[in-house]
Amino acid sequence: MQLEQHNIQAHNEQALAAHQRAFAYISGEIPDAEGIVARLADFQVAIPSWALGTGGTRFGRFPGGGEPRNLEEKIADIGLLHRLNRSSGAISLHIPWDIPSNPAHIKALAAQQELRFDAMNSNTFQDQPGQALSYKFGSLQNTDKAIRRQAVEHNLEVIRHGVELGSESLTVWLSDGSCFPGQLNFRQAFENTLRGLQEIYAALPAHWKMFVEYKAFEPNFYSTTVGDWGQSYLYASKLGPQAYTLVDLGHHLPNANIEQIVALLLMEGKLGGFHFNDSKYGDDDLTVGSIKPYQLFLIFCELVEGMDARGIDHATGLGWMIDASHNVKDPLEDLLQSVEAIMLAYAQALLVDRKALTAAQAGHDVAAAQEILQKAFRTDVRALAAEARLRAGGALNPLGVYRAANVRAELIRERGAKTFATGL
Ligand code: PSV
Ligand code: MN
Ligand code: MN
Repeated sequence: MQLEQHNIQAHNEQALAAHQRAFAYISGEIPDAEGIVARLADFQVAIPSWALGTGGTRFGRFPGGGEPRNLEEKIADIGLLHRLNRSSGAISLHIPWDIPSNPAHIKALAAQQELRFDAMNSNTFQDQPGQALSYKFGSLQNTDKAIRRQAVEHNLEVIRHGVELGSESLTVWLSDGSCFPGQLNFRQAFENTLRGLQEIYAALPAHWKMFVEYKAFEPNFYSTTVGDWGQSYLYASKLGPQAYTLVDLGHHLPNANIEQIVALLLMEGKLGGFHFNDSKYGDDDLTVGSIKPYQLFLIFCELVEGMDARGIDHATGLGWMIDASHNVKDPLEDLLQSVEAIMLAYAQALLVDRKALTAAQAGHDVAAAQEILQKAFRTDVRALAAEARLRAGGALNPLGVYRAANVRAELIRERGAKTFATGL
């Protein structure tokens, strides 16, 4: 699929005058528009290889066609997103779905698209064809030593693939847990899992990070062995300095105060990575910012405050990734919307008057504190994000260009109407 620079430029020219008016207006309203634009330009959000195909539910899947059929096409799709928004400059692979048969070739393709390899993801939640032992009752937690061994070996293989590609982190999400009371000895499950993670940790290259992702429930519905940030933090602390907790927005019990979790993990230097999505009930797949944009903003407020307090670089200090996968939308459109929502929440968080907020907090001026946050949240920062894209050679309106260029129709022509991207 060749969406060329001239498509973007032609579209930008049409939209330029209106954009310039909006950008001039916001620049006059806020103290440091230039500073925010620069930060937005630096901020890159990785796209997971499994978000490019139509997701499904256990009840069905309704593929939209033109989905990437292999890793090369996944890289092409993310390259296209990145050309449009200049903010999706990384890809996160999942093994074995994305085993690179020729790593040098894959690396070169990604470099052509200006993409780097973000965290590698292991998969011990599915049985693969030809796999010797089943993960039906868990992987690293399993009571069977041979199954635990198999899961450890798989993670070691994932690290090896990542090393070949130049990735620098491993995300371990385990579906381990139990569905019924009595099924599992919790302590034993934790200890088995810890021992397995320790073996994996020992194989990490010195400059790598390991992210321990937690999830409250699903596919297990009674207990999850890495079920919340406390458990993840326990593992990460016991493992050592290269291990961190990974927060996936959709992996909490309803109404959890995720911003507080983020603040405390950052305080402890144990927040490593972030998976963005949104949810209304118990899912982890809706478009970022589609349901609870205020929560997303509050999370970014804590991220910005906590990273600044610890001197962590916003763009590179943590692993930023989208983790959502859809049943009803064109996945590429959905990803453009998600990246945009992230940029807007980040820009709004950068707008918060920190000095005034600190003073309000010290003086117990609760109403003022709320006003300060909501003033930032209610500022229309879309022109700042658009300006950052424009300066980087991207589109003022990525979704508009995508639609005007009929990208999906062309992908269907190229790849077929009945495609099945490997993934969740
Ligand atoms: C399953 O919930 C999940 O969405 C996790 O969030 C992982 O990050 C992802 O799948 C890939 O393993
Ligand atoms: Mn996730
Ligand atoms: Mn998830």
